[in-house]
Amino acid sequence: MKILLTISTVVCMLILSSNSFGEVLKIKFTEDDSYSIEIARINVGDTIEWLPENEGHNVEFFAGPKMHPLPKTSEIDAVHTITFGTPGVYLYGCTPHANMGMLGLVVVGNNFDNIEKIKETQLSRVASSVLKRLVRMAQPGSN
Ligand SMILES: [Cu+2]
Repeated sequence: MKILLTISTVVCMLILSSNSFGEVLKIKFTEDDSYSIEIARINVGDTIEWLPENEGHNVEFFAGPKMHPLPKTSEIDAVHTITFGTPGVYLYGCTPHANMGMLGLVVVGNNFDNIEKIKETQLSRVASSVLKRLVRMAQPGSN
């Protein structure tokens, strides 16, 4: 996962070396009903682009450092692009599959100030255990 993230970051840097407005991280919807990068670590001002490489998925935000407004929900099977200007942890999932654990975290600026709020997000049992795992992976040594 880390290697993948590093590779995709390097690839993005190569592609976007002329872009002075931050990097773009690409996350795919996989055939396993998951996101290709479950924990995205980006800097303030970076952009994430979600690519609908498999059908039936989208991106809906459940929590973030600013709860109002949260980044907007995407259409099913649509490319979704969000630039993150506020540091903190964001939790998102696929509207039809979040309850099955199709979730992702975005950590902006290595800022975990709102992690307790993220942990309190009301989810299904399966999704809650996925969230616990993601939080542990995002912030080793915590709990
Ligand atoms: Cu889905």
